[in-house]
Amino acid sequence: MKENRYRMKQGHIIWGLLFLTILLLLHGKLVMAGAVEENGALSVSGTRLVSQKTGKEVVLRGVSTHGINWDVGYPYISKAAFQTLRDDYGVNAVRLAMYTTEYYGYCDKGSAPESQSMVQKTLKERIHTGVTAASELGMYVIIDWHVLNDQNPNKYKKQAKAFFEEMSKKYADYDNVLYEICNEPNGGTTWSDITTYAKTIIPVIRANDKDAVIIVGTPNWSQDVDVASKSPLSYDNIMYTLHFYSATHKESYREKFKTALANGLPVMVTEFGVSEASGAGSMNTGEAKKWLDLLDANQISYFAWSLSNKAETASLLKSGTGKKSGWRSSDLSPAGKWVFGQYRSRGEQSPVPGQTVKLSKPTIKAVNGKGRKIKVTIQKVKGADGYQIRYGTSKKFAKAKKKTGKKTVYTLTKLKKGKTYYIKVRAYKKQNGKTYYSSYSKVKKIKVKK
Ligand code: IDC
Repeated sequence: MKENRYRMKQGHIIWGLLFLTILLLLHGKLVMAGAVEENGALSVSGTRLVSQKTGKEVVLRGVSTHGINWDVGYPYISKAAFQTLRDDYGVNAVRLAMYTTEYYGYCDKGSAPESQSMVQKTLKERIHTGVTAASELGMYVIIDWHVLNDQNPNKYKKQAKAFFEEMSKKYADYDNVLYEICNEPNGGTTWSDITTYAKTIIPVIRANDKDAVIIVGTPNWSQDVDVASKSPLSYDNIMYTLHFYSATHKESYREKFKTALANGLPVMVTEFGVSEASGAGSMNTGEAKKWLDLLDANQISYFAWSLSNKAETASLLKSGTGKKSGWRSSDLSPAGKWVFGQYRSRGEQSPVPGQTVKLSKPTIKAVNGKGRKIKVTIQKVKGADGYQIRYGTSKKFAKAKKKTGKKTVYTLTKLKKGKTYYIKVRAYKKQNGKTYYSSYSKVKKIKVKK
């Protein structure tokens, strides 16, 4: 009887777990690791982005796709590509840039052969691929309504309304989705035009998703954050877009940013390039460095334009590369090498949430027997906080002992004489309360003589 009850309970638990798994899968909330797991949904507090889970500040260091409308953009929407960005280049967020006009535009398909509704269907599928990949990797993701040639977001307000209604319904339960409602208003579009548009779109999103972060473009290709800072919107969890291309936008544009920040405007740089504003032309890394220093100092999030192999300066991938993920340094463009170099070194100084900690495996420089003791000397690993030694008389490290510390020299004591000891070492690093380990070094063996 008792046994039966126990079995039933076990059955319930198994069914319960299965049900829960299916539920999680259906909701696409299966976040495995990374920034989202640590921080959950984001909100805006003062000028900062903060975690709803921990209350702490969160900085997004991201990459924007090129237009997902083109074959220089959408082929990089994949889990493999995003994982390379996350694991190799310290990226914790991606932006899916969906052009509203031009070839395959969501509202104006240009000369694309398909019907407008087919174009829309395809674009939404690409967004879903991107959101799913980012969710599985624990990365944040921006859905960007990429206003550019249409200039004034009010031009396609009706379509934008329907689009954001659908998106916010679909992704209401996703903690990692942010909405960018108009990339770059331009052509004389005023802040007042933009707020008219925003006051229509924001409530539509809020009806489905009470607190998602919504990012609003600013006049003049999202440069005039100073103008927006004088009369910001009165909703919660709103950020304002600032874009810069460092070979064009220099100190006078940084001044606009400083004014906005001083006025308390929460700013997000959802696009920056090291090229000229056209995306082409020369590169200016000196100015880009000034920008990133300024943004880092204020914990502002930024996204590099663009994850593409298109032959233009701003592209992060080399124009010749056919690789869709797993890019090594030799697959990157000069801009990509610089940007990812910065992401990595800035990440080492102050890691962004969810950044994978990479540690090379250590080498055991020497093992020296001294009576019944063994002295182990480890080659220092860059970035490590300490080391863990495993040692024992079994080749397979069964019942092996552990020794952990911050030094690079250790003495193992209380060893058995006449036995051969096997020794291996790994490095570790602590970040955000977690311990990350490198893989183990090669095994060294030594016989204890006396
Ligand atoms: C550029 C692309 C380029 C494309 C062009 C027009 O890099 O390949 O031909 O758009 O569609 C922005 C825009 C962004 C631009 C980028 C570079 O948001 O769409 O992409 N840029 O010009 N603002 C400032 C620069």
